[in-house]
This record gives sequence, C-alpha cells and structure tokens, in this order.
Amino acid sequence: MKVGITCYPTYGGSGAVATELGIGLAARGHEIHFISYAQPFRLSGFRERVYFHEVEMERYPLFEHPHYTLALAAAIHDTVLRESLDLIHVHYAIPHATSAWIACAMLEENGGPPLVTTLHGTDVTLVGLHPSFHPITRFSIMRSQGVTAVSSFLKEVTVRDFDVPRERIRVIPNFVDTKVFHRGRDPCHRDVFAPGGEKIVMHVSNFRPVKRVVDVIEVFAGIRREIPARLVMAGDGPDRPRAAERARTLGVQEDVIFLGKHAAVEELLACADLFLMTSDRESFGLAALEALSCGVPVVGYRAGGLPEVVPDGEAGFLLPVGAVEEATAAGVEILGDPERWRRFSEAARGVAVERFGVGRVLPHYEAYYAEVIAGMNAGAGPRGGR
Ligand code: GMT
Repeated sequence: MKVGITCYPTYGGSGAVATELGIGLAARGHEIHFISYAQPFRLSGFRERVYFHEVEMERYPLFEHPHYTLALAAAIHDTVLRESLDLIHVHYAIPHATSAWIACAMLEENGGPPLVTTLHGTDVTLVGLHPSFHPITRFSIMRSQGVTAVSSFLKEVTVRDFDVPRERIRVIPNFVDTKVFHRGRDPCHRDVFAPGGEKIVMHVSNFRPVKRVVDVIEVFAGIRREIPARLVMAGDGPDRPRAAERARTLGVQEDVIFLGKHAAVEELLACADLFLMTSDRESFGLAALEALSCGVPVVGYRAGGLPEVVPDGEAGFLLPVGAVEEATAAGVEILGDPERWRRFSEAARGVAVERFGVGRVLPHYEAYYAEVIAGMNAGAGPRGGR
C-alpha cells in the first residue's frame, strides 16, 4: 500500500507516533510518504520505502501570516498525484485533516484516495474545542473516511463534545518499539546523572501548562527528602522557568538536571528508576508507555487515558490530579522497596510488550486501512459529502 502521512515534525507524541507508524509500515513492505514542513524528528537515516516531501511555503509581503494549511493541501494534492497514493493518514486534526480534505476535494474527479484522521489529544480536548475552531474541527473529522483515537477516553470525549457518531471512531492505541525502548541498553548515562548511586527520577514532556511540571518538582523534592535521588527533566517549553524556580525555592536545584530537548529519549529512560507524569489532561501518555517499556514504574495522575496505559497498583500508581503528597508517598513506596520495584518494573515491561508492542498494534492500522479503502470503493462513508 502507498500511504501519505502528515504530522507535526517537531518534538511531541503525535509526531513520534506518526513517524514510528510510517517506519513500521515501511518495514512491513508498504511505501510511506511523509508530507510536512520539516523532516519528522524521529526520522533519521536512510530507510527503504520511506520518502519525505517538504511543504513549500511561498512568502509574499501581502501574507502577514503564512498560509500553511493551504500549502500543505497543495503538497498533499501534489504527492497523491505524483506517487499514486492509496490512502492519506493525517495525525492531529488541526489543521491537517482540513488540509487533507481540501486536497481530496481537488482530487475528487480523479477518484482521490480515502482520508484517515488520527485524533491525538488537544486537537480534541483543547484547541479544537475553542469556539473558533470547533465547527471546522468537527467538519474535518466528519469528512474523513476513517477516524481513529489513541484511547477510549479520547473517543468518548470526541463523541460527546463533537457529536461524532460512536461507530465512526476506531480506537487504536499508541505503541512502542520494545526493541528500542528497553532496560540496560548502551549507552546508558546512569553514572553521569547519578554519580553517587542515587535513584534516577525522570520526566519527559513539552513543559506546557497541561503537564504541571511544577508538580513534578514538588513530588521529586518530597521523594528526595526520604531517598537519595536526582531528577532528570528532558524536554522544553513554556513552564520550564517556573519549574526551575520551584526547584530553587525548594532547595533541590543541584539535584535537578534540565536537559532540554532530546531526540533519543530511549537512552535516558533506559537508566531511569521512576517516571513522573503529572498532567491534568493526557489522552494517552506516550512518554509513560516508553518508560514502561524500559521497565520504569510510573507515578502520575489519574487523568484522561493514562489509566488505559499504566496498570494502577501493578506497574505504578495513579493519584487524583494535584495530589502531590500522595504521589510523593507512592514514589517513596516504589523506590524504597527493592522487591516491589522489581515486581513493578517487570509488570511495566510486560504490559508494554503484551499490549502495546509495535508488532501487536500495527496490524490494526493495516486492517483499518483495508477496511476504509474497501468501504470507499463500495461507496460507503462520507465521500459523497466532500
Ligand atoms: O495533543 C497534544 O497535546 C499534542 C500531542 C503531541 O503531539 O504531543 O500529545 C497528545 O498525543 C500524544 C500521542 O498520541 C499522547 O500520548 C498525549 O497524551 C497527547 N497529549 C495530551 O492529550 C495532552
């Protein structure tokens, strides 16, 4: 199958999932064409059957704001025609589903390919909900021949807030390459992060308000009062200064390492002892899954789809949003008891391999693509409404 994939190429879960999906499908014999304004951050090195098409942005003095949505539509249209794509799969509805819909409308008389939109999170729970975006987000979802959501939580929110018929959304969870994300890999930076043999607590995110990174610092400070530990903060974003300031006021700044953006998080997670995810909204929590795959227990908040990923009480603990003290106690409980840590670590790896391994999830996408194409050929779906 020839598939066009559009995603955000920058650091972030939706771009990571889209890229790993394309790489995995190419390894299974499909031809993949990434269409975006930059090469996706996890797409490095040469890979057979993987192509990248950069969206060209025409600058013109009249255009105070560059027209990315239109430029992307033009690029999708062009790639479909040149490469005879069988299907377009966009990740994150805004504006990708809208651009793809424009491209498909332009291709209609040639019988353009079906469009699959994967909903990832804030495209539905935050940005898409804004009154100025809601109608166009709903329209673009409804005009996609296939719609997937990365968790049951996200599906239900979409049904409720966008009035999308339940049967129009297929839940296909995110996945992890358990051969890449595993414990004891080389290089592992344990000696650098914890030269005194301290426990390594880790957080990976884009430091947006939804991640509540100040809570991460507070939980860590509490853990460190009980157990020698260091905190590695990977990523960057608007709340990094607040997190750094909180570390200073709590007197733990010497034990908090802000790494900034880091592409190869598998190198970091492989030597972590505990992962913290204190988001107040998380449709899935890909970083938590990647931690589990490395055998790292997770302590986080019971928000959104995270309970679908982290087995509470088996591979970590999930507490109510904002329950810093309880999360601290949970972290101490795991790190302070080697036998419990070993059990949780094994369970973490087990859930990643058994439920979310790339080899288990990818066939669901392949089957869904085939279903969507068959449905379109049979005249079903919203094609006529384009
Ligand atoms: O929706 C976002 O905030 C952006 C998106 C991303 O690109 O990082 O994150 C979402 O998609 C990820 C991949 O499916 C999920 O693992 C994250 O939980 C989700 N973020 C939120 O729901 C806040």
